[in-house]
Amino acid sequence: MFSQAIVRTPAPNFSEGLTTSGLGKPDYRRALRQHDAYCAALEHCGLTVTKLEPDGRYPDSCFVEDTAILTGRGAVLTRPGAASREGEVEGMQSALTQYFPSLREIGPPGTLDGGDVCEAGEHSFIGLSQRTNEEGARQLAKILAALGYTSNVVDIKGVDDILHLKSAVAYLGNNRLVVTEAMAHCSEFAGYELVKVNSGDEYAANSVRVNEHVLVASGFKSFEKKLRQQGYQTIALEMSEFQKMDGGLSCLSLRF
Ligand code: CIR
Repeated sequence: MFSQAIVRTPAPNFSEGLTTSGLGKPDYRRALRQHDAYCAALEHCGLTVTKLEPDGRYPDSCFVEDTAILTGRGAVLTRPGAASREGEVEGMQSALTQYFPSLREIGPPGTLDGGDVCEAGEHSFIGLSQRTNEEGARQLAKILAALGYTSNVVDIKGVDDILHLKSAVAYLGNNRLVVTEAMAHCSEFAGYELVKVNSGDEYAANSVRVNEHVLVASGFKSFEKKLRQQGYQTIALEMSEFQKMDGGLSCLSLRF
């Protein structure tokens, strides 16, 4: 069960962040409204939400998930793979120290984005991507092993149109993974029950299990229906402005 979440309100220059989506410029006011609704949903799931101040030095800084890996036995500060995002970690460090007195960290030449780490109970999948390199993955695996967790690497560099592993994979609990078609055949996921998102609905894969609920992006009715049929209570959230910046539901918070 999660009891806390940390988010960072988007800064006014949010639209100057990194993106490959080609979906146009996000509307700042609408992004703030969507962010507020996201925070309210986390509260509805029982979480206390800490909202960090907007940080205009880093237009991508609302995507807090990329700056840290939080586990039940310790936290790890990442070293984001995009140079423009490296400085975001420092702000997260000060927010996390009260909850995690000893923070481990990924060091150079390793790079790792939190979006590439999919925790599935005692096991984590670590995506190798344009942002997370082998050294970053190796360092994280070592830290996780010292904390008593297993992990393995999933290479997504050849998978089209996904920024991070969690753009295409989510863990629902109970040995169940949400996956896109492109990821469904990964040998690493054998032994898990796979909930597939339809082709064309890939953005829906980045769903987030939060206690008794699953947060899903709005507009993917058949995926939401599938989850409900499996017994999940879903909360659909508008994400259009974050999608324009290659962001999804998971990346807007750190949950613990
Ligand atoms: C970036 O390219 O880094 C941001 N515009 C989006 C980061 C999204 N993060 C995530 O999916 N974990």
